[in-house]
Amino acid sequence: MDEPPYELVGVELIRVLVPMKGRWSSHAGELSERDSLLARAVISCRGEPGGASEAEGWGECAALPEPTYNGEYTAGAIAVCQAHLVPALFRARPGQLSEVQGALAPVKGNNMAKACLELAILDAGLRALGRPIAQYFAGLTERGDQSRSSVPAGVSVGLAGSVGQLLDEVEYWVEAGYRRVKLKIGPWHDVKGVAAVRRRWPELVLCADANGSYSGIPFGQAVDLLSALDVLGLAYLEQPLADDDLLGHAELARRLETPICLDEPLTSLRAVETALDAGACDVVNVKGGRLGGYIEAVRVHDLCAKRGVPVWCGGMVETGIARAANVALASLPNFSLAGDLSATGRFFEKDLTGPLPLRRDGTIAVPDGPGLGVPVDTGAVSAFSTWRLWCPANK
Ligand code: OSB
Ligand code: MG
Repeated sequence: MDEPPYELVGVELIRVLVPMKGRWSSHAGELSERDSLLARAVISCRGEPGGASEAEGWGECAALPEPTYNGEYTAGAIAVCQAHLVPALFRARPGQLSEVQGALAPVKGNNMAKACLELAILDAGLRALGRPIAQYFAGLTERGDQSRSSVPAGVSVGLAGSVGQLLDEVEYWVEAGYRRVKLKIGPWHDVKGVAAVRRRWPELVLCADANGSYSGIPFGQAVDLLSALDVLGLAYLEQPLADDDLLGHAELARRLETPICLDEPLTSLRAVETALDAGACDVVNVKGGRLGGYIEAVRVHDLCAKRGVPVWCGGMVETGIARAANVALASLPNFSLAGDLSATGRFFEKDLTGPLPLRRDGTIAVPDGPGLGVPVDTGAVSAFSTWRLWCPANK
């Protein structure tokens, strides 16, 4: 895409503590408030007749407050942005949106922190250009895909205290219009709940996410427990074993009918390719944060499209900022399975953006305004902020 060059004026790092409607727990950690890092990028656009104009854009870091999903965590993401990633950006001075990743590449790992900065700059650049981010993603695809105007919504239900509570919660979401439900599972919160949900809603698109928790028991026992899930017609079983156990997942994929989906270990295009070559997954969970950026996520979409592998868009209990980016990403055509894309009201009473509501038909409209396409509520950001730091590019 032809874009006029831009110049980075500065980046503000903002830590927020957003109250949640309730506690949400999984084998990837427990949350009752969302302690997150946001980035606000300010750019000035050159190359336009009439001179420079400034624009700002927003990014959100998917890292959880504690390193229980992967090694990243909010305080660590702040430290690496402040000491390494933001200085790397200022040194490299990327003039094009697509160059941000390269500027951050010398820093290893810290994918969620990188994705947060990339998203802030993408949003700023696209707001300046008046282009929706969904259209930008579609323009990056190898086939020149069109983005869809709406995406099917899905909800991720945390570990419940009892089967009765689980049924009540699923009923609430099904009544609200969700057509796809993901249940968090683990060897100690096993089949009973999933079976009860399936019995009650035979037609529901149902899946289960173990966040690696079956790695805590012997492999044979994991196979036995998971075989009981295998008759429930799940759309896929997500991350039953440890992050680094590709061979174990490949073995499970051979033994089970249910498609295996990976999440945690898919940290780059190459990692996805390796997992597919190893036969370790049939379905791919795409998360811009975990992959180090949304541009990498588009590449993963393309790779999977070429290989006939269905993908879906994961979530990290994010506010409307990352949620808007996720909805835009999921508007690409190979996102053929409903993702963890729930309405803005799902986790938070008061969100940081304008609403992304669930529609009657179980879909969410893809924002079509410039950049993320939803207004960021700067009053809410200020009200929930616990720390902020402005980092100017020209000191
Ligand atoms: O494994 O997909 C996961 C949330 C936090 C950490 C890990 C995961 C999740 C979810 C997504 O399940 C919840 C959502 O944002 O809808
Ligand atoms: Mg997962």
